[in-house]
Amino acid sequence: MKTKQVETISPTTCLICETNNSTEAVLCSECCAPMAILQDAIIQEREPQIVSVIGESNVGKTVYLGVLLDMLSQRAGDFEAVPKGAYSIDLQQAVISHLAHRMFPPKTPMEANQWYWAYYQVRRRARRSAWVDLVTPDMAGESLAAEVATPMTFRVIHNLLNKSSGMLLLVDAAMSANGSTQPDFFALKMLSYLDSMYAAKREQKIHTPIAIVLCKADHCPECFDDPEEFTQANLNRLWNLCESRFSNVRIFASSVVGSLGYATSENEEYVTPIPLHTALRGVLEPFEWIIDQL
Ligand SMILES: Nc1nc2c(ncn2[C@@H]2O[C@H](COP(=O)(O)OP(=O)(O)OP(=O)(O)O)[C@@H](O)[C@H]2O)c(=O)[nH]1
Ligand SMILES: [Mg+2]
Ligand SMILES: [Zn+2]
Repeated sequence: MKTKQVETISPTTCLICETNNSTEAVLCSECCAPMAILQDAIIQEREPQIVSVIGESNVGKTVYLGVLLDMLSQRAGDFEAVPKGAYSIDLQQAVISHLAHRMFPPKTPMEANQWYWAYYQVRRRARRSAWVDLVTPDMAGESLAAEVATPMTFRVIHNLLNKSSGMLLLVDAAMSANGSTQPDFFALKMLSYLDSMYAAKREQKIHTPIAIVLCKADHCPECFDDPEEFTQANLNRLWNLCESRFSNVRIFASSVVGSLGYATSENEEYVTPIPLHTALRGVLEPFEWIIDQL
């Protein structure tokens, strides 16, 4: 376990980007991370591990992360999770209350100062394992895409990914199953971005654990039977890059909804999906695997 003492860090130095902030700052002036994370980390005397949820816009990051945090705080899978600071509960609350009203949460804004951040202490109860301090921001897919297209334009994303101890890469399995190459290309770009960011030497593979999560698998249940076979067949470019450059990758299938309805209104042209009931499948497993790798 890579835990490091943080006593040496000043209470105004941002944990994510190391910028010095004024003592009154609520958000870091450079990367918009809540300064409360830093105060909470200092109290714990451990440097938190950042786990990032990445993927294209509309892939389901906000829904996945909100549901996952909620499962953790309900002690799913023998996890014990303690939110550090009320700000950590906002994302989970927003997602759960939307789903309870049969709505999906809104799209995450591109501006980093409007993202939700969560800081949880997590451990397995039965094993009495050590606490892991987890920090996860809910990033916007469009900001990720902008950073991947032109590296260093979204410094906050660069810093976050650079400091992440583990990542969950969400991929839209439903789109791939329908024959779209878009999810494969986006995931390929994302991983090649990580590859050039991490790789010191070309021959060395990247060891950071990356869980590939095939989302919306309710549309293509064959994902659950064999997520690797699905990836090899439908996301072949991604599969090949993983094999060549990443040494610690696992593929999972996941779905949040049991059944969907579709609604339109008189004055709107588009169709809105309505989550009729939630049925969580494969949400905890990728996270469990990441925790075991840290
Ligand atoms: N069928 C199905 N649809 C889902 C599921 N999860 C999310 N969706 C759909 O995906 C849409 C986008 O989900 P979000 O979580 O907002 O996506 P996001 O990745 O956060 O997108 P950005 O905030 O733009 O980056 C939702 O509005 C739903 O329509 C799922 O498990 N099954
Ligand atoms: Mg979002
Ligand atoms: Zn910062």
